[in-house]
Amino acid sequence: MDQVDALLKGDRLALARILSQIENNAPESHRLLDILFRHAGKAHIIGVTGPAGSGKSTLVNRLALAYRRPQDGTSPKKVGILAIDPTSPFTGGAVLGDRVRMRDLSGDDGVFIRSMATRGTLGGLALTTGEMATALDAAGFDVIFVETVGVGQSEMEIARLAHTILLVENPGMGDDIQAIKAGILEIGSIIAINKADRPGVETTERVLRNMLEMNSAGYGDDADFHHGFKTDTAPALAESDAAAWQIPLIRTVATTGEGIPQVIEALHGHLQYLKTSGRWQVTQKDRLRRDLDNLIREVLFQTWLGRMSPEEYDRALDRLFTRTVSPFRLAEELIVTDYANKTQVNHLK
Ligand SMILES: Nc1nc2c(ncn2[C@@H]2O[C@H](COP(=O)(O)OP(=O)(O)OP(=O)(O)O)[C@@H](O)[C@H]2O)c(=O)[nH]1
Ligand SMILES: [Mg+2]
Repeated sequence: MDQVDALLKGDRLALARILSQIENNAPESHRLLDILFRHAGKAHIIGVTGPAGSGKSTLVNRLALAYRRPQDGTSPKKVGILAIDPTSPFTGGAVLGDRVRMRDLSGDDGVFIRSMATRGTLGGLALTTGEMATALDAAGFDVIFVETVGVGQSEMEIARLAHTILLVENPGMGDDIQAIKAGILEIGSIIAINKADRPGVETTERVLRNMLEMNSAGYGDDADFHHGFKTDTAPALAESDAAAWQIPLIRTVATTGEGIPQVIEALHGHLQYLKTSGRWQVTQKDRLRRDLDNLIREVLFQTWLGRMSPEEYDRALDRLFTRTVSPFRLAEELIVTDYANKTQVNHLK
């Protein structure tokens, strides 16, 4: 498999081709991933999410530059960037202008940037993104940024791919903050208040800090039970993260680079925390289990569906429309009917 060999040796063209095959769900992409998968699992995957226009791309560019030119004497990291459905795409400088000096990144072999359009199902997008991250990972990229807009279900799905989640907020969001908290504050590992050069940054910072303290106080009560009793409602990851990891709140001005060293430090700190606490293994295993569950579900469903004709499925659906049968009863009936042999398999009743 020459393509994969080339990718593993760092050939950018091979990587670009393979990423396209994955994105287009080409028939050979599964065979490619069979091999790539075995070479992946090393990269630090960082999800970057927040409202449209909050400065995620500008921030990611800055962070990528910082990873390329470490100030602490360590060797430069190879950085992959996957941007999902960006309204301001990474185009190598044209969009972001001279301020961010994207051309420093675009001529750099240690950086690979890929924008993807949202299409297909949300679950499909998350799967594709995960597979693309696997390809970058196998190609030796040490850090992979995954940029997604907003706080919806698709972002939550994609966020689950990441080891570390950087939430990007802006000053002056006032009442919206309640909404942010409800949806997403819990999933963040690090919060950047970007556009800190804008008015209202103090208020936003205070509100966010209060919320984080309230959250950790809430989880603190649980900690008194030595994790003997977990609340069913708290997401497992957020709960244990909150117990041992203090979410840093960092003011940034992505356009000038202010606060970038602090974000880099926080990213290093979180990686360190994941590795020393064992969370790295736990999240990795959770993610692989979810992938496997989803694949099995999909394969089982498709296999089952393949046994009956679309007309038969429609007829069954009609019985739902006419309320002749409940969905639960119908599902049970359909599952136990062996359509290939048109017989009712009677082991369920
Ligand atoms: N004043 C100020 N402007 C900023 C800052 N960071 C980014 N911007 C500007 O905000 C605009 C949006 O920045 P992007 O980096 O494209 O934001 P984004 O979150 O990636 O946007 P989408 O991907 O479209 O959701 C650009 O015009 C940036 O120059 C900042 O810290 N301060
Ligand atoms: Mg963007």
